[in-house]
Amino acid sequence: MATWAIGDVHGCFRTLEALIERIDLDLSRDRLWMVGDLVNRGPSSLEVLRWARALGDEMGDRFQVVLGNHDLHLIARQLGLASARPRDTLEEVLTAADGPDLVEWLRRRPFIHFGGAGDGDFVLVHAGLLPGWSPRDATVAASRLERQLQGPDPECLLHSRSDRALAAFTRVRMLDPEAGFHDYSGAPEAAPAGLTPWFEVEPRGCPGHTAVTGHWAALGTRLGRDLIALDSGCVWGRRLTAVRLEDRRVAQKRVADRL
Ligand SMILES: [Mn+2]
Repeated sequence: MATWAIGDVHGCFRTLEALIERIDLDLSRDRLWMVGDLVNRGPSSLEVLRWARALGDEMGDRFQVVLGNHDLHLIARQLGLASARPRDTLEEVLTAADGPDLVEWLRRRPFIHFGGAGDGDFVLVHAGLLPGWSPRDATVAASRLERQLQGPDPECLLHSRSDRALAAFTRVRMLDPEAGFHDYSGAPEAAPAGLTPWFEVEPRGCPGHTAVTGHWAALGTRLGRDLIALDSGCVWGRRLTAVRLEDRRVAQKRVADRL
């Protein structure tokens, strides 16, 4: 039994198929964790969503997807709570006969997932964690957001950038000296003075757990002591990455989708 984690797919279905084939995923035994941002920017979000829901039906709890900012944007578009952004590639989902069902499936995904693999304890989130969060703090925050997202009035959640927990799960990259969120999205080494990657601000959230994340293409694939970052910029013409959590074996595919 292996536990594979895969980075930000962003609708790059051809590349995803090739990567799944390369890691030789055993659907009857292995676990597969996706860091979120399944959709948008790339060409085949609809196929990725159909694949994900079918795999969830087949693998049950061994398949996990956490929500990213682009997944939330799709939900907001479907609900009429957001308008199109210039680089959106969501029309195919929004006009498909099964689009509403697929987006409802996405809407029921969590913001965080915990699990053990090999000797390690892992926490899966799209972007990051707030400094100082215990595993319980993070779980409580995620549960509140999930209830809100799945409830009758998700509007404030889907419009807001001011909810710190939501921003941590779905958007965080660097924090300023007051632990405020900064929009800088480049490589941490080239960042303006005073900004620190969220995972280097002490005490890091969920101590004792290796964070498995995506969202930060300029950070790229990084395997740190307590961080596995997986956004290797597939939708930017680079690669899609999978890591086997038990032994940190890395598998990658160069993008095969037409971007
Ligand atoms: Mn993202």
